[in-house]
Amino acid sequence: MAKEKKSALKENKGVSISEITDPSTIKVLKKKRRSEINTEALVTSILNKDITALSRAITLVESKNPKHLEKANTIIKACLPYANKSIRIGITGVPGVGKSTFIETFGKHLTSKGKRIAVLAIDPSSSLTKGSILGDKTRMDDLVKDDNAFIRPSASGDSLGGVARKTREAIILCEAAGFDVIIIETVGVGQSETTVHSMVDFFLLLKLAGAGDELQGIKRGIIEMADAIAINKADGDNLKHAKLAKVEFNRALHLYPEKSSDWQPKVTICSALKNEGIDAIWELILDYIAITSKNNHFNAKRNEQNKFWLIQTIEEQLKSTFFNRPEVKTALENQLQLIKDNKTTPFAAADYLLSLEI
Ligand SMILES: Nc1nc2c(ncn2[C@@H]2O[C@H](COP(=O)(O)OP(=O)(O)O)[C@@H](O)[C@H]2O)c(=O)[nH]1
Ligand SMILES: [Mg+2]
Repeated sequence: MAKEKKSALKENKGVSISEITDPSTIKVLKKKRRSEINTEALVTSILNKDITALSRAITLVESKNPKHLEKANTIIKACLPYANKSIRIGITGVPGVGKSTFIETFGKHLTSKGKRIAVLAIDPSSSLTKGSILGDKTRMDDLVKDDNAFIRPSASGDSLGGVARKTREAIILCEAAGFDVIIIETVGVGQSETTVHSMVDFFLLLKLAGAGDELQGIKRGIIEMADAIAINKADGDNLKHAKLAKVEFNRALHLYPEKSSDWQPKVTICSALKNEGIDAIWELILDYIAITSKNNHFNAKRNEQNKFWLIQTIEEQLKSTFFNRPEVKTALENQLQLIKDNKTTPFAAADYLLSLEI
């Protein structure tokens, strides 16, 4: 390479002089620009069924950053008038029962009928398992690729209450983005079934046929919550067991008092793997919607659910505000000691603590 001659006439390459040259300041500015989210544009995109926008909005809902939450609230408010138009289905069952396989087959069935479906998950343990959906997304291979399906792993690392709130808000966003069917999956850790039940229109319990003691090992209350029980893996040698299990579950269901919805919970058998009995489950859900829409139970249930979440949220916030007050923390310790020393009772101590002025 020819050496450049030093000359007084040589002109150096120009540098544009910007007012801010400090690299760290530039970094901050760039970051800020990136995080400036135009909520109005995002809402418009969501209403135009833009999946990327939907994902971004859900990320905002899940964020712990107060600024993001503020934006999330604005977006949700704007989306609310367009929400409420889907069928919300909760799906639960023990690990290995075939939830992911079922959602894949069921989801494909729905998209083949021109429906758009969104799949969300509630899994309070997801920080460990990386989310029930994400963990076995491979089982939803086809659905993941389907343009009419949207799959979102559960929000992680939070309390069940926190996850529930985020999921409720994600439902609203998905509905605004025009999804007709929203599936909420849960593995049923702790109270998560009750949580899912309180945010869906239809609750489906997936079961396996066992050795005749079908009702053993089922959590109390689960059967009561179910609008349908589907005995999965009803294929091959398992088919006859599944049919027997169906009889037994039917008998058990009749022991429960009739529901206010006029809906008698149904028991059905299916094979998620072989795609058998899946269409029947969809028909059954449509029946349910028809009946409960007619007798207005559908709307009444949603109103009940809204009331439940309102009260629940207030309770949680009051509780955390109370317990996080420094003077309460100190007084609580003192009262605990007094209880230990037999100088007061838990009830008297509670009265005292609750009467503390800020
Ligand atoms: N034979 C049979 N196997 C199934 C069926 N559904 C799921 N499986 C298998 O059961 C295993 C667990 O399924 P998966 O969908 O991951 O269950 P999940 O843990 O409830 O999500 C996998 O090996 C599936 O291939 C079915 O209908 N019939
Ligand atoms: Mg799974």
